Amino acid sequence: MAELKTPVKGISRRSFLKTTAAVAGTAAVAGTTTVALAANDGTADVDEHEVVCVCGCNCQGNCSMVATVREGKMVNIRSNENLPYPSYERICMRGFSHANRMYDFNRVLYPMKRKTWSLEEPHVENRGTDEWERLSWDEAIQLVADTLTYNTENYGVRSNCVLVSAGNSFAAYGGLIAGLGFANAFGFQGLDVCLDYGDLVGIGEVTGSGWDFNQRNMAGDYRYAKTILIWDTNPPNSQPHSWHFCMEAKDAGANLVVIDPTYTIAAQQATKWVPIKPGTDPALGMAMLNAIIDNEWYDLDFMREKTCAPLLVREDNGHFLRATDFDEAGPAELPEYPFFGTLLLQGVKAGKVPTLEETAHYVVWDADKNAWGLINEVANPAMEGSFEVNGVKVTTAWSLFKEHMAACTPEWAEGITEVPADTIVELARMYAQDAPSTIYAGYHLYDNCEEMGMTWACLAALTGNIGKRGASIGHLGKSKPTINMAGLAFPAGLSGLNDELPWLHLPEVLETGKLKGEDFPVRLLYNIGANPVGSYAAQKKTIEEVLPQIPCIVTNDMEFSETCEYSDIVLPCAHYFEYDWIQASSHTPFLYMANKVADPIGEAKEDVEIFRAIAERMDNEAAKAFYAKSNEEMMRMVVDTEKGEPLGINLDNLKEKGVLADRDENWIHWEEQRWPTLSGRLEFYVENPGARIDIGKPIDKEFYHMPTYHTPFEAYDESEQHDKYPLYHYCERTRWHLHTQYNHAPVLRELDPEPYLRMNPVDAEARGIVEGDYVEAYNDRGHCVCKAKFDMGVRPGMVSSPKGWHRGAYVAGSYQELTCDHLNVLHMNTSFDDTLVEVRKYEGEVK
Ligand SMILES: Nc1nc2c(c(=O)[nH]1)N[C@H]1C(S)=C(S)[C@@H](COP(=O)(O)OP(=O)(O)OC[C@H]3O[C@@H](n4cnc5c(=O)[nH]c(N)nc54)[C@H](O)[C@@H]3O)O[C@H]1N2
Ligand SMILES: Nc1nc2c(c(=O)[nH]1)N[C@H]1C(S)=C(S)[C@@H](COP(=O)(O)OP(=O)(O)OC[C@H]3O[C@@H](n4cnc5c(=O)[nH]c(N)nc54)[C@H](O)[C@@H]3O)O[C@H]1N2
Ligand SMILES: [Mo]
Repeated sequence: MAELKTPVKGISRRSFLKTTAAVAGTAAVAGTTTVALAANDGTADVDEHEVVCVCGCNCQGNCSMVATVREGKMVNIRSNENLPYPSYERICMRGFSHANRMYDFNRVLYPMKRKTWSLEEPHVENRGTDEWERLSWDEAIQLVADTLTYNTENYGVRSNCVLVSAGNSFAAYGGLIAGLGFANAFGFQGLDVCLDYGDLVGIGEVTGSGWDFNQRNMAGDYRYAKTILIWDTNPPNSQPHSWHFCMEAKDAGANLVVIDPTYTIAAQQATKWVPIKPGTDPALGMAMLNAIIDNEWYDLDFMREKTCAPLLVREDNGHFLRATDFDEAGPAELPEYPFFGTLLLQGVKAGKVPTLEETAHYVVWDADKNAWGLINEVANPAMEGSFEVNGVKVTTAWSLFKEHMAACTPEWAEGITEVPADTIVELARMYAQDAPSTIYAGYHLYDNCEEMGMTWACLAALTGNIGKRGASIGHLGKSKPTINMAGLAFPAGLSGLNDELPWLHLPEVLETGKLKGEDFPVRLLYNIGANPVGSYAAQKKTIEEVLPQIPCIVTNDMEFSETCEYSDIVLPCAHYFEYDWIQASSHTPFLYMANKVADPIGEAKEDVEIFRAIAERMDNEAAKAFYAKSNEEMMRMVVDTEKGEPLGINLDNLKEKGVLADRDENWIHWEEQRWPTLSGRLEFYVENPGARIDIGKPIDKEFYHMPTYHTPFEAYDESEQHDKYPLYHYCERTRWHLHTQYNHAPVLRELDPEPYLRMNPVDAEARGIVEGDYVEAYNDRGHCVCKAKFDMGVRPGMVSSPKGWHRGAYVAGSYQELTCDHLNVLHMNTSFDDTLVEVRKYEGEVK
């Protein structure tokens, strides 16, 4: 083993600032920001060519770009103007900085091992301070394979846990999908990220879409909306590529409403800004439902035909009445929503819409005959009322819903949300009457996120603002119409697939050694495209309590992330411009060939090659057989499908054209007006609510049938912590970061040199803080020290941190030490913004 001369030691605050200073120097001399981007001086014989490539980052933009390669290095990048639909041409600030990022000083160049780590004596106490040793690939792969094998033999295959997170997340070959396939090829335990799924659970319950992303119409369709509610999100920063579609709608006269406590860039460009008390949005949505009911702004025809409104709910078990209930065996057992605990299954199993025949057994009350009948046979089902069918007492879902929402008046919501009651009524009217309407949803990172999503879906269900031109809700997503993702995601098939283990539940599993009552040792954490130390909540706890209980941590990353710092073995993966792969996400109507731009730097290898090498060293025939396929064969398996063929989609064509359209540019989701619920209808009444993932913890089913307001976990005025920590802390995406990536691209750091805490001058003055002071934000979970930045756009009582800065950039601590890691047993999503802090002037030394 060779010693590494300058082992990567993570980034110090000084090295951050140095990057910026160096760049500023260059700029002064050369008049441009980086040397890498310098123009060709015209020297003859310089090899320069262009490559069509794709951005692999998780802002969901999927920007097709053209890279200029000179002498084997990327020197410039621009947007690709050759797209099947020109309205999707785009690039952002981070996109322009790719050449910086690829040759970042923080790239991992070689396989490395922490010096005092061994399988026998892991010395976890030295994580973060140990020295690094350089390994050959051969040594590194053998070490990982030996550890996985040892754990499998002694603790069971599931003691090897694999965390696949947001790095290169929309790859259809490569990146994230490679990681999922790796876990499943061997039957390792997948960890669930718990990151942005909360509201999706609620939307998934009503629409049947499961809890994965994929509900909204294609972005081009926003242009046709007459009302757009930008709710809990700031797309000009987080999805700049989609924002122009909203602006087009506004220019055509639409209401563009932003609901956000912060006066964001989106709010500044909107026709109406609705500032709201943080964490309370579900109450606003419920009061809008109440106003829609009260003013009869709902669409009764749509509800009769397309929703569960006329279905009869049994008083005894809360389920819909089916004719089959009267069979000898009685009512069948129902699956729990949202149906599938495994993310892997969402894309494969969710989305199956039942036929009319398959749903023929639902019972309704025939209003003409005053008798019960079958749903497909009754022309005029009663929408309201209670009845008795063969001795079973039932009430229509619509009656139950109306009754349930009756208490959620605009006045009630005003008391909670601080949005005036007449504004709430006007919002409801706009949404229902200035239609078609689109809800461009954010993630509502509070404990009540699931009822937020459910409320959004109920608004659509009552007004028919879904499955139509200009009308949709929720998020764009992952599922693509033609490709075969299952081929790569399930190398070993579906049998034996385990539910994922939620990251937020991991601390309890480690402490008790049990999962769902069974022994469950966790021996290894393998991070693939994941930076749980940097990006997951309660960072101090992660570092000090969670990771030390795991004897081996392996991380594949291209840059030395904060998680690399706390790993035992770090494997350098190639940047997504350094190998051929396929990009696919339903944020755009395209499939992309992500062509290799340049050779990997150092000894980096693409993830699939790393997994293939591991598989070769392990005793698992199925995995070996899978990885015996060449990369090209894997790509063909994904792209060359029966569904793709009529559209001319196959790998050869994709390679030739670079980008292929796989649907209409203004594609409408659920245009057939049937949904993948059990009834095929929008079920605003949820029969059998269940936890997102079964971890053996019961949920209160009664509570979750219909949207019911509950407060955030911590961030509300009456909470226990509020006296001590009166400021609401939330995070915001900025243009200069993508999660914890792009931290040291010099061109970005010149524009955004160091982390800060944004606060309203009112809160600062009350604490004797003046602009430019360094401040400490703190709570029981941790602290962070950085510059204070005054901003009138931040709601008094709130403070905000830009998301994504590494620990090293702070004077002390990190914003991620502050964030709430409470486990909600229904949605299991991290309530990052459900966080209270106090802030004081920092009196220590700032280095
Ligand atoms: N540049 C950049 N773009 C990204 C990312 C990135 O890291 N950087 N990440 C990508 C990913 S994975 C995701 S999930 C998305 C997230 O996309 P967004 O959700 O748009 O991102 P945030 O900046 O977190 O926006 C949250 C907004 O919610 C507001 N907010 C906070 N609390 C409340 C509340 O209680 N009610 C309401 N109504 N609003 C509230 C904040 O003021 C802020 O404007 O962004 C994607 N795009
Ligand atoms: N406080 C706070 N924290 C948050 C949020 C918030 O709103 N507030 N939002 C959360 C959300 S919604 C999200 S999605 C997460 C994201 O959290 P993570 O998924 O952990 O995202 P990153 O921090 O970008 O870490 C991904 C790592 O993968 C690496 N990577 C990129 N491409 C590849 C690849 O192809 N292969 C491999 N092996 N590695 C690759 C990157 O270099 C990076 O180090 O952040 C969450 N954290
Ligand atoms: Mo996310």
